[in-house]
Amino acid sequence: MLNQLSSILLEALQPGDVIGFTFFTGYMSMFAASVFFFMERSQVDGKWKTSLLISGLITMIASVHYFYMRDVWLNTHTSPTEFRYIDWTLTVPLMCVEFYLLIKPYGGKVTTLYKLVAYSVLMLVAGYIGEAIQPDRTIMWGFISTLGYLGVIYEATAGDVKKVADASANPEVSKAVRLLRNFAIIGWAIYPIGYMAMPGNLLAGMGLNLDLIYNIADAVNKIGFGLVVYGAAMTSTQNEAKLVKATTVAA
Ligand SMILES: *C/C=C(C)/C=C/C=C(C)/C=C/C1=C(C)CCCC1(C)C
Repeated sequence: MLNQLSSILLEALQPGDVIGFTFFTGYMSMFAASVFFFMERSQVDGKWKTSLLISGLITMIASVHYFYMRDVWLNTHTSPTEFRYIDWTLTVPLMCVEFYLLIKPYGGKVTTLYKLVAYSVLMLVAGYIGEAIQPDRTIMWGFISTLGYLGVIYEATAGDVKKVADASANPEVSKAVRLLRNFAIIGWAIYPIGYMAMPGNLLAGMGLNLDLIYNIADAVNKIGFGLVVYGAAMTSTQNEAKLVKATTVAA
């Protein structure tokens, strides 16, 4: 009786619902990644701890949103656009913070962070309007959104982020900035493909699904960003430990 009732109230995940599967794997993989980043904080040098905390917060915020998005998908089989954009509005600025934390010890300025956040807010607000408010103007809003996206790429490729990272004496920092930038150029470029699959946009009718593409992109980018920062933190911590050991032996 209770079982019957719950299967009427709550849709179950059906075989072959590939998009539904990715809502579950996204939820669980980002949950696991959060536990990993939070636990590994104790393994890295003090100055890296905030970066690892942010990595964990990014995947945790996303994981909680995926918990809700799963339900929306199962019950309605429509895009959970609102949860999606609330998630991005919180996590994308935190990804900008990751860039900032890397360059801060080497003279990175907080105005650089503000610029990155402003560009990403433009990208997300325009994207939301094009998806949820004026879907008849999806191409125009996608274009405006892309300007914000290009602003982030510019800062990381040629602007302040890149300049400070290159001038830093720490090869781990310039490497990490370069890898994060590559995620922004390649990994983030997956999102506009999903967006263009919307009705009336450039790739409509090609059999692509917006949610499937966004779900894959989220897991790749959010866990990937965190792992880049984790890798830089671990290598840098180990290098410094070796240096301390070498100087103690020499003395
Ligand atoms: C964790 C979430 C991330 C990294 C989300 C990134 C989202 C984008 C890079 C979205 C970009 C878009 C465009 C460049 C144009 C079309 C509209 C968007 C919002 C899908």
